[in-house]
Amino acid sequence: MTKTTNSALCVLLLTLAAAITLIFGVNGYAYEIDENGGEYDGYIVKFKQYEPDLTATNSNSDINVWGELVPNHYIYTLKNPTEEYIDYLEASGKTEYICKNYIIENETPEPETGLDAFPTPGESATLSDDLPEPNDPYYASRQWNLRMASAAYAWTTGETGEGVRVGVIDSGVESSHDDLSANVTTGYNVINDSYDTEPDNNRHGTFVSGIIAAETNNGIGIAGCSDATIVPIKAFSGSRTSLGYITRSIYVAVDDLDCEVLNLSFTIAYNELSADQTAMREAVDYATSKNVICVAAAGNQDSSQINAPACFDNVIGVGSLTSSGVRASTSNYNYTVDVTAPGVDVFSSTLNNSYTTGSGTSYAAPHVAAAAAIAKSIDPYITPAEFNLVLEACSDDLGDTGYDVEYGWGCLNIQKIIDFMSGGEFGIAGSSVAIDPGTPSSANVALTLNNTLYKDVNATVYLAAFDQNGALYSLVCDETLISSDSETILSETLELPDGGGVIKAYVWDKNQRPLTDVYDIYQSDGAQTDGAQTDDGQTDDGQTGGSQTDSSQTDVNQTDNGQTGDGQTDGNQTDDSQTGNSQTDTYQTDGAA
Ligand SMILES: [Ca+2]
Ligand SMILES: [Ca+2]
Ligand SMILES: [Ca+2]
Repeated sequence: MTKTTNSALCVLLLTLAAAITLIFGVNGYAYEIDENGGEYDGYIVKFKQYEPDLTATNSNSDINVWGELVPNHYIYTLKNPTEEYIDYLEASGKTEYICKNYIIENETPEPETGLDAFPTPGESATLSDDLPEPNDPYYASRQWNLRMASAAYAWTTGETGEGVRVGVIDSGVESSHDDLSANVTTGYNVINDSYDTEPDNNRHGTFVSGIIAAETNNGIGIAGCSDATIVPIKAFSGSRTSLGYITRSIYVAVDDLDCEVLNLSFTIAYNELSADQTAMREAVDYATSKNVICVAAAGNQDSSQINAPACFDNVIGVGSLTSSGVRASTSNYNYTVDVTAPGVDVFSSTLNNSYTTGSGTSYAAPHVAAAAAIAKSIDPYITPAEFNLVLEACSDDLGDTGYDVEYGWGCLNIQKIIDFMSGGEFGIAGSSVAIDPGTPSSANVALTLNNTLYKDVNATVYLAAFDQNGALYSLVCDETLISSDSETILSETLELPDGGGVIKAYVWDKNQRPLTDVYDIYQSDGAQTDGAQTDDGQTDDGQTGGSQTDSSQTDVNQTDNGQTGDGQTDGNQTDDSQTGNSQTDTYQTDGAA
């Protein structure tokens, strides 16, 4: 391309920009249209490392203008790039991705109907869940959705998700609303880089937030599905945003706002444009890697259209139900639907301290986000994949038997989730240790692992021996599938330091997050390692040797270190030989010897 042509192109672009700006009026930049009809506003570029020379803003021109999007992850916006510059970047080997910064348009919300114009409740109000009713005045007449999801069980059990931080990436939230103020905290505005997430100039974010965590039993308005903390992240101006703002919102939510759950009530078609959604997909993957549960709307096209972010791995996609428990006529049906929740004529908070009705998968998703907050409050370490398994186990099947694309695993049931998660156990049920004396000695450790909480879980179990000074002496590691329907026994041998030591077990998930507390298996003191206990005394049931006198045992810390009785009772510690009561519930006596 010659210089002359370039200049002509610039003039053309600037003219076009001026024309389109009249239409959209945002930042003076044009939204361009790609070959598939998608609108985009420049590019998102992620570098492999910090590239100050490349990303310095070109202040002398309106072309190749860089902006910081998520600088600590080396992600930038690039506006008005020349084709040559994009080619140059792609060839440089320095970028992880370059994708178009597509515009995202939320579903146009229904006009506010005002208190006098509420639709009649109809049969929806007759839904009953036999749970105590809170005193919020619209609960009985309007909130069929909470009864369908058995949400009131949260308040009767106290498992309300209180304090769990749910990021609402949306249009902002009216935090002064009487039914929201108690549960809304400071968030962030990624559009203008401020903490000012108001006004919600659309009402979408305020409506979503009321479903998640309107204040329950305060005698005002509506009840919420949870008592979580809403963290508003304003990414939408009116009903529009961009992939860049969403990408930025997700990183900010995870890195700066400590969100544990994200509600993503927006969609963008995932088909021909898929290659260019890398920025949002990587952001969601990042959130997932930090154990943040992402919940997204499946979309309202009444079709099998696949939408992002619901289609991304580990995102919980949510379809919409009517009060009769059938798929909403607009709710998309495809593999991205993991679960369904109420989403037609849902009643929630809106602007000006008021309430209204709304419909769409945008309003089904927040029911599930609230359930995720409750799950997080019961088990802070639950992973997005595990939460998906909980939904599979606990949802009320609808449509064809088992999973189907219209209903996913079925209708969200918060009561079942709470019962399932509170009643189960996941972790180490017990342990046994056999010591082979020597210098150093070795310990044969058998751990009994149980899992009644989730489906089968892949875990990494570490056994670590520390010396008397607390220094790591030996370590073994084993990856295992912890079955949900039978006990798993894990056996390992590790070396023990001369002079005694401590053995601890650690159970981590595949992301190296702990699944259980650190488990104390064994502790010896040096006094018992000096050979006073002969080989004979070390045989399996042979703790009977008189060599273990009372006094030698009593100085060991014999308290129960959280080790459940079961694993400790395999007969090693017979009554007679070990006269001290202190011997009865731990291992820490003879094993050392
Ligand atoms: Ca209320
Ligand atoms: Ca999914
Ligand atoms: Ca089904």
